[in-house]
Amino acid sequence: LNSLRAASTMRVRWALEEAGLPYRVRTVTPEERETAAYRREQPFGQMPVLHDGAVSVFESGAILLYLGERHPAVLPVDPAARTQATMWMFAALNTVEQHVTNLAELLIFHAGEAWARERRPALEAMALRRLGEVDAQLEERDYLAGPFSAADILMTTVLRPLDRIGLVDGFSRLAAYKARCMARPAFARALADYTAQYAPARAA
Ligand SMILES: N[C@@H](CCC(=O)N[C@@H](CS)C(=O)NCC(=O)O)C(=O)O
Repeated sequence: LNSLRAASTMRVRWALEEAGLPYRVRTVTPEERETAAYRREQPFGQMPVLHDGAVSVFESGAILLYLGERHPAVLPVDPAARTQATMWMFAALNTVEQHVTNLAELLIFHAGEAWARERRPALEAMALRRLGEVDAQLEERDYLAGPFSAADILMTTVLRPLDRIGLVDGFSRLAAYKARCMARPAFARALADYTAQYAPARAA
């Protein structure tokens, strides 16, 4: 459940850690998400929102683009390389994420329901198809678009909700790629920070 809920906020922490930028995390209560003030920051009442001086950015993909335009550790400076990375950012968010999310939500929130048992094979087939297609792309490269970039942050966090069912493990290149991305010190720092933030709530 956490990997599903935390996917979007983890992306931003991870990118900030890759860029070596200091940041503060502010949590938003469910009540605050409904306020007019918060809806001006995030029209859907979701997290994350990035504040950088007078700039406020919502949607995790847009936040990574914003950071990437300023920090080469997040997106390459060369225009052609940046286009490649941007392409894969959209592929992760638009072409892969929906299928992962549909399947993960079914398994997490509707596991025991009769309709879910009927729906599962089709959703699983679609998710597997996408995983196979990304796996095939990784035959001759360590990362999706040249050096590690926001594209890999997005693809890795898109895949994480499947951890509990081990679906990615069936694809050796994809599994190795995901492990390679998650072995980065910046990911470890982001995860440690996230875990520390929520530890008091879990213990309570
Ligand atoms: N497309 C959005 C999705 C954001 C999202 O799902 N955020 C989660 C937390 S990581 C959330 O706010 N969930 C509660 C909700 O959707 O109401 C993004 O990438 O920023």
